[in-house]
Amino acid sequence: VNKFSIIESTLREGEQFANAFFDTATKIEIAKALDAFGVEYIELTSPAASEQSREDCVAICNLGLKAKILTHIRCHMGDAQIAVETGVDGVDVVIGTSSYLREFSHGKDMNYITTQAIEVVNYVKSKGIEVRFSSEDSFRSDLVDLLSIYRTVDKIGVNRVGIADTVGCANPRQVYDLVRTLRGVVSCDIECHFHNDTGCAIANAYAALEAGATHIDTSVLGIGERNGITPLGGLVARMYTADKEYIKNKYKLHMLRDLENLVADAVQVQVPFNNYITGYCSFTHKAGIHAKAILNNPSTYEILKPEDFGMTRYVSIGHRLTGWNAVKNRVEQLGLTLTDDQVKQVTIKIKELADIRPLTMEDVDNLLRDFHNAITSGDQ
Ligand code: HCA
Ligand code: CU
Repeated sequence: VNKFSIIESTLREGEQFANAFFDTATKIEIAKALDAFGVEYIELTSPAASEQSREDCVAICNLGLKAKILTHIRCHMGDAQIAVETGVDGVDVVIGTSSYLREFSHGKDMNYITTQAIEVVNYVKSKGIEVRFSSEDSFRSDLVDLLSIYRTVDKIGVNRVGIADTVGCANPRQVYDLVRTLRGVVSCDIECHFHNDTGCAIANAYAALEAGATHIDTSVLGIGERNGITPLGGLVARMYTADKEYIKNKYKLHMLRDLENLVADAVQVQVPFNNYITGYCSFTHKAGIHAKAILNNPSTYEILKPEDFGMTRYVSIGHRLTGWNAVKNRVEQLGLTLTDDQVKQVTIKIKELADIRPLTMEDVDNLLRDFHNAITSGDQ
């Protein structure tokens, strides 16, 4: 996969999440944490949305972060004028192009949209900052309309064009085809934005990169409108698997967990149990067969190295699927000495108990210690 940049939209798309209310201090904390993690861009809510949004945008621009700061506006001269005054490094411009949005949202035709796009793009460019032009609901827009407007803005020197799966309807093959086609039409960068209504947001981002996209929008934990967009951690997991060294050099991966906890707290949700990388069971191995192989060589059943993310592996042994190799490993960790036959015996005891009730790690440890004591005191 080619080089790419992350446009981190927790402070824009993420603010559209049902639970999100970010006060200034929280926005600044999140922006700093994203910057420390190493995302290339941080996208902020439109300064035209409210006076506080505008002030917060200025405050974040003044932090002097390494990441470039973008704001996100409607394709509208009034919004553009407010945006360029905030001190941002670039402006992401968007307008709805699907028949749904043209009919039920803004009510403008393609000629009007094109004229407006040219005016706004030229204006932002004249201020010497980056500008991206995107259609909204791109996958339900007319392909000829889309390509023609992208070609137009490419010719006048837009930095990026954007594709947005606003409703989460696209699948990876459709994404690949559209980005590939667009790649042949424009010479500027291509940014993609995927909603996750049908669980394709990470796969779609990957397909877009394979087809030549250069920028992917994410949010921490995927928060956004409805059920959100491509999650930062999930994209990182996918890209690490494709090119580990590139991702390890680009991002401070061990900061992911704190970043997610910060955002989870801010919007009052729990990190999902099955979250990519940081979910509480992401590195827990359970079945006896898995546990044995993991103890011999973690790569047997692990595609992500927990230590690269500051996480730890856990081998679960207190259940009926356990195996004696895993139990033996725990026996050694506890500093007990048992023969393999004795470990096999105690494994049978664990399975008998686990058939009756769930066991905690403590239960298992006590059982192992009692078994060991019984043997060394000669009762067995
Ligand atoms: C929306 C807008 C947007 C914009 C995406 C983008 C979308 O909230 O509807 O500008 O890249 O999903 O279309 O988030
Ligand atoms: Cu969106």
